[in-house]
Amino acid sequence: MKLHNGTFSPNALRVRAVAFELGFEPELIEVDVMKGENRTPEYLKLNPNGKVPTLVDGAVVIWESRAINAYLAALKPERDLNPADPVRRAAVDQWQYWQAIHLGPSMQKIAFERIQKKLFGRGEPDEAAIAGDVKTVADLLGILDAALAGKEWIAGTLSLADFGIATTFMLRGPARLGVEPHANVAAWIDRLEARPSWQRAIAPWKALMASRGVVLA
Ligand SMILES: N[C@@H](CCC(=O)N[C@@H](CS)C(=O)NCC(=O)O)C(=O)O
Repeated sequence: MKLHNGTFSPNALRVRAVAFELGFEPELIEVDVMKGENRTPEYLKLNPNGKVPTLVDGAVVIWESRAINAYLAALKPERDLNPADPVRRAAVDQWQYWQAIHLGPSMQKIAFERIQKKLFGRGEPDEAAIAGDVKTVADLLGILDAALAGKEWIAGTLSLADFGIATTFMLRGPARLGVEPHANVAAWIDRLEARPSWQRAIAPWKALMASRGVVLA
């Protein structure tokens, strides 16, 4: 099993974490998008979007991080990360779509403006450009916080939804994403990040951030 990976990428992190959680040891092939390695004819044959991650498992090629994770979870049904029961599966899907369509894009815009813009030499942060996203994230974190009340994991038991939601929290400290007032969210993300699978998956990204002078705490 080969994972075309990007150390900087939250979408690739989501897959590495789930792969390690399930006990898979995919060969990690780094695709350096800054050098255009995601645009070579060979890579575009695997993933016509020219994005990471892409999983290759024998003749099976899958792109889109959540689809890859669903495939990996289906190979280890006994781990129950993507439950077969329709009601439990619906909860996992619900939170994954919510992250992909609502929370993730707004959080990503804030993190870009406040942290990544400067790192990529794209100029100074513009707070006015993200005022709407700051409000959206505050509202959505309120929803997540209420849903996590009395629960360890968002869909009841540990699932793809927890890994799916967690990735855009990577820069919550320096990007000031406003997690602190939401005690259930703060406890949940700490719980998820304490898992050995997550710590192993995120270690290369943390090293990359440290080398660029980004303080994560
Ligand atoms: N929806 C896709 C998003 C993949 C994606 O946007 N990957 C980014 C890195 S986080 C990428 O490869 N960007 C390179 C580019 O667009 O040139 C997924 O979840 O896998």
